[in-house]
Amino acid sequence: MAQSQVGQTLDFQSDIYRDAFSRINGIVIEGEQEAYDNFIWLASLLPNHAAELTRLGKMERRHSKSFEACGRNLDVLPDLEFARQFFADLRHAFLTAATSDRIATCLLIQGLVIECFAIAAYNNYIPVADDFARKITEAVVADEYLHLNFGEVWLKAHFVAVKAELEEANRQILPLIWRMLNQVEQDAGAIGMSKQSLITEFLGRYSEALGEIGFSTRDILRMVSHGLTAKDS
Ligand code: PL3
Ligand code: FE2
Ligand code: FE2
Repeated sequence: MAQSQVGQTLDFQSDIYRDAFSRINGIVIEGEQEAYDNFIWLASLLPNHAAELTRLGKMERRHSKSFEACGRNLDVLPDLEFARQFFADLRHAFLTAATSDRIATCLLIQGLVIECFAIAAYNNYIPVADDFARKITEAVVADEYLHLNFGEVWLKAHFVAVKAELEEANRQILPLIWRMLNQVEQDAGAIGMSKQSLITEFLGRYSEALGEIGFSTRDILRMVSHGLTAKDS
């Protein structure tokens, strides 16, 4: 038993917890696996950084294995079919960009948006996780900051050339993230996380990343709320 962010008592053995966890656990296992695929794609698009990107990709594969262990520890089977559906639009957007050499779009999707989403999710999960999953998630989130940093550094170095492409990619991708958050809201609530604090942390991290690569405060304010409606926040 543990106390959640939203005030309820969490029973890791209850049917409600385990049912929600099967989808959340599926999402993180599949999300980490797709992050691995994305880094391998990026390694082929950026041959000068191939060794580094492959190294980051392998970290994602380890994250996926670590989250599998979290499911096993609670004797929960991850719902991977649900998870593939959950990521389908984002995956499609990444693959379309990768096959048309839109490197900045790929980096925005994997290097900024997905990493900020993961950091927000994991930091919100840590205080409400079971002891086993907490230790694992703490180690995982430390790696995600490195992944976010790779995207920031490359995009900052190419900012003038990629600014317009990033604005376009942002317009395309953020609505998908709000839809995904809405879709996970109930299950996240059942394991003790609040959607509002997920959104707040995601927006903070993503705004900071956009500022780091060169966008002005004005640009950022316009970009980060794209597609976010009153019912979402
Ligand atoms: C990047 O390294 C991996 C991307 C994984 C994406 C995870 C997004 C998770 C959103 C679901 C919120 C619940 C989180 C619970 C954490 C175990
Ligand atoms: Fe990861
Ligand atoms: Fe990552």
